[in-house]
Amino acid sequence: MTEQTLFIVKPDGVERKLVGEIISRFEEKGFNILKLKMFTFTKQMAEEFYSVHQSKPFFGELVSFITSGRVVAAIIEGDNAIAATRLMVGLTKSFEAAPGTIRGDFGLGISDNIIHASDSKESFEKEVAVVFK
Ligand code: 3AN
Repeated sequence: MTEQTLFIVKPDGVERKLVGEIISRFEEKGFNILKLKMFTFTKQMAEEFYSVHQSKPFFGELVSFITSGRVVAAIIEGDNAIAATRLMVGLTKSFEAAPGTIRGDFGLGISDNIIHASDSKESFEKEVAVVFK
C-alpha cells in the first residue's frame, strides 16, 4: 500500500553532517521524496509538534533540543512507508537501536537520537500540518 510519511533530521544530525547520508538511505530504499525543507523549530511549533508528550517528564528537554538548531524535514512516499521508515530509524534509545538502523549506526543518545519519523497516519497528518503549513 502506497503511503506517505515524514522524517526530520534533528539538530544533532544536521550538526554532524548526516543529512546527505540519511536522505540517501531513503532514496536507495526506493522512496520518492515529495517535499524537503530546512528550518529551525520555534518553541511554539515544537510544543505543538510534540503535544502528545506534554505530560512526560522529558517534554521540556524534547522542546529545547528540537529548537536548538536547524533541522531537515522530508515527506516521502512508498509502499508501507510508515512502518518501513520506523524500521530504518531504529529504537528510540540509540544505544538500544540495532546496527544497520540510522540510530543504531550513528549515535548513542535519547534526546539526541538523530532522526524523528511519524509513528502513524494520524501522527503524520498532525506533524505535516505543523512543519509544512
Ligand atoms: P520515537 O522518536 O522513537 O518515536 P517517542 O515518540 O517515544 O520516540 O519519543 C519522542 C522523542 O522523545 C524521542 N525521539 C526522544 O528524543 C524523546 N524521548 C523519548 N523517551 C525519552 C526519555 N526517556 N528521556 C528523554 N527523551 C526521551
